Amino acid sequence: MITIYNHHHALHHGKVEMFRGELVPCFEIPARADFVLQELERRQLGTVRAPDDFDNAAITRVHAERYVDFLTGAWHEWVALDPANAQRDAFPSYWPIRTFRSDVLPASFPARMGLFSYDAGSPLTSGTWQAARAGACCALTAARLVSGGMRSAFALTRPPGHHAGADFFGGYCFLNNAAIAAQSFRDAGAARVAVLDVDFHHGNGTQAIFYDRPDVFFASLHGDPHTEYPYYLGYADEQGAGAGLGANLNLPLPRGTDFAVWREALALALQRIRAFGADAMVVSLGVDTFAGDPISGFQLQSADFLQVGADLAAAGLPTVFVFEGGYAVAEVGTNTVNVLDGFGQTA
Ligand code: OKP
Ligand code: ZN
Repeated sequence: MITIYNHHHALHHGKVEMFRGELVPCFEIPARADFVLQELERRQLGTVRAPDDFDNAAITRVHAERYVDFLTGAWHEWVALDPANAQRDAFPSYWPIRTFRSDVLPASFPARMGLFSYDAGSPLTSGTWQAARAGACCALTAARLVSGGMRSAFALTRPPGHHAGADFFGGYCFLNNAAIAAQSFRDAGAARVAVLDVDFHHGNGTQAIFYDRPDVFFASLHGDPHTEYPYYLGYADEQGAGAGLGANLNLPLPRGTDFAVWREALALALQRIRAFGADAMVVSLGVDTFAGDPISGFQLQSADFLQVGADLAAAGLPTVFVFEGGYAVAEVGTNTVNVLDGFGQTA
């Protein structure tokens, strides 16, 4: 399978994230993508190339313009608050929760940072915008290749994307690469696109972006939000709204879920995607379902990921894989490449 690799991913390099009243070392680190690339090369799993460049118009098909403007200048504004900030990751401190206004764009940078985010676990760093933008270009390049007739492609990038909404960051995510790829399929003429999210965490951003749309089906297998991040979305009764009613499927699973149970949920999701009549599929490929993941709670073993890939291939759809989570750094290469290998496609 061809891999579109974000050579600029390490420009996003958070030092710390806020966790239960403490700043702790980031889980979402550059080594994650490096290990996946290393494993791809070790196993000779197809060519690796750089993305094409796309202008922001392809990004604003999914994201709000004022959000993209915010991200573009955010690091500069952070440092302008205090030159010492150059040495610190940027975090929000205020959020416009219920009863506050979100239509007004405050002049204050910290106020805008809160307007455009939903947690304090997602450090913004000097190169976050450059890395995220290049990542979106990887997703767009992969979608363009597959729209053009290639069976599949893998966008290998970080930071991940599936928690990012049309106008907010959070959950380590800034631009929603999977949503951008799905929209790109639509814009290239696919009538119906499915996004299948197999990351341990619910893809709240992707769901929100497509929630009222009948043309993009969103299906997600994830830890039950009653106990797992992102807590406030991802419940089974969320089935889409308006014209999009019926085009959203959440399959929350309890902490401790093993591969046999997880695989049944995958089969159900794929069955619904088939019934939807998707012309193409985007897979939000997180491997934090791995038993050894430090922040997640499922029990998949490394060998199971080969079967995941084979099950996805059996859907028979042109497929773009987009890298999301997976924090057991020593195994993230094996687990991710196992899915692609199991998918078993020759370029
Ligand atoms: C991103 B992706 C860990 C707290 C959890 C957010 C998790 C985001 C996961 N200290 N913080 O879906 O893999
Ligand atoms: Zn995750």
